[in-house]
Amino acid sequence: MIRRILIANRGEIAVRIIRACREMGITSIAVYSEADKNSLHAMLADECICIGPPEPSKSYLNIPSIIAAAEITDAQAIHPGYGFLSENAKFATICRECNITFIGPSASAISNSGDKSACREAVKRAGVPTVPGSEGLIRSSAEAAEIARKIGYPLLVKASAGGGGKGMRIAHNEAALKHAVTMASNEAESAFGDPGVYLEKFLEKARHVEVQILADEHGRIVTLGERECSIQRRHQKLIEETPSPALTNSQRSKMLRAAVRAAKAIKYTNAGTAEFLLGPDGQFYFIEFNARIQVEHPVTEEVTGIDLVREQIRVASGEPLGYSAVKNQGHSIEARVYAENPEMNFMPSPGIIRRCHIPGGPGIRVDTHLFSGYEVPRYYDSLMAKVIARGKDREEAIQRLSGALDEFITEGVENTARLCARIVRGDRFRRGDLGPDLLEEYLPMNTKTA
Ligand code: MV4
Repeated sequence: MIRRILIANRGEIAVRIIRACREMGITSIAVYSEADKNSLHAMLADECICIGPPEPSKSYLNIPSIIAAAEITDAQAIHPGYGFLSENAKFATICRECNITFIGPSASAISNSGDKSACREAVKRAGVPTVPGSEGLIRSSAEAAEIARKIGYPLLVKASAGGGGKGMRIAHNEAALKHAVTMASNEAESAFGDPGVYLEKFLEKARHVEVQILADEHGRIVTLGERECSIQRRHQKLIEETPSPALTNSQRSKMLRAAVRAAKAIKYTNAGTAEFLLGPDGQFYFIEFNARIQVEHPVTEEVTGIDLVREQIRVASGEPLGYSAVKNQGHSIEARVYAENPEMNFMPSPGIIRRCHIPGGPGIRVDTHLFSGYEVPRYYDSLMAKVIARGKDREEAIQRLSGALDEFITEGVENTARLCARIVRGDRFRRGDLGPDLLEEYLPMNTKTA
């Protein structure tokens, strides 16, 4: 069993992993950049070590620094959290070569999911519905135009090395398509060092529903229900919930089985998420597989009673999952509180939090690294907290969440809590009508996006 874990991350997820370690009697080791010297994760961990300057490329993304920190502190395993090095196959390989357990999937499973086009083909071959589109990468604008003539517009050009919406371009006609292919390919080359792009029909009214899975190293795969994440702005999720108000029980069981087939197709182990688009007609289509613990994992924990970070550590230690089915109970909704000003086009609002108030009460969980006096650094993602409500039903979860969001105070730093409160109290959210256009109704005129 693992006794010492180095956490290669920061912020609320680093704190979340420290807590899992503490419950399991594992020594937690934090790494921090110079900008995070006074951060909560560095304070709460059993041990901590500085890994470099504030810039992510020099600290949390710096593989030699992190491996050196693990060697110096005698860590047996590294938990990467989300973002940063979490889906970096090279990092997973280096960990293995240094005899450090990477708490996540194998390097090859990371590669299999990270190549979005190859993943889509592998999952399609396994009999899971995918969005109509190209077969593998497209080799030229002419080939793209030919596919477009068969499946029609609008189309999305997606970077194969992208994911989470990065490197995505929409095209409504042939002229726009040629331009989109060139632009997306160039963007992908400079952002990911890989120019590969593929095509999908753009499903304009689809909702984003994803399935959480856990897979052990002995061939067992368990599904833990779905999460609906349709309320997003520029691929930044604002509100997530489980169960999805859009799924019938029969659609749900089909989607959960599809997620297991997808995981098998890419030989996946550890915690992972299959992402689907759900059409207004109830049809669903696999789009990509996320090889990490996700920001929104707590809603799944709240309705299943399973600690996903603990399960990640157990699975990475080679332990079998001790169950084959999970019972989901009640409803859970998460709102993300970012240090951003919704009135100013979500401009980041870093700085010192002079005073803060973190909500609580029955059915409320807050995953955060905030405290009064903390300075939100300008170098990283602006997520400050996740407010997670649980209720016996959706109504109760909405009621608890909206009250908790009203309570959230960060003096000195703007936040997105009020915006989320208005959304969850709104008629459309209450009806469960979470189309991709919902958010627009709540944004000030100057921040509406096309
Ligand atoms: C799409 C799509 C429409 N059509 N793919 C969302 C997450 C990222 N992994 C890719 N995403 C999308 N892929 C096709 N073929 C729309 C989205 C999308 C989205 C979908 C539902 C609700 C909100 C969304 C926000 C951004 C992008």
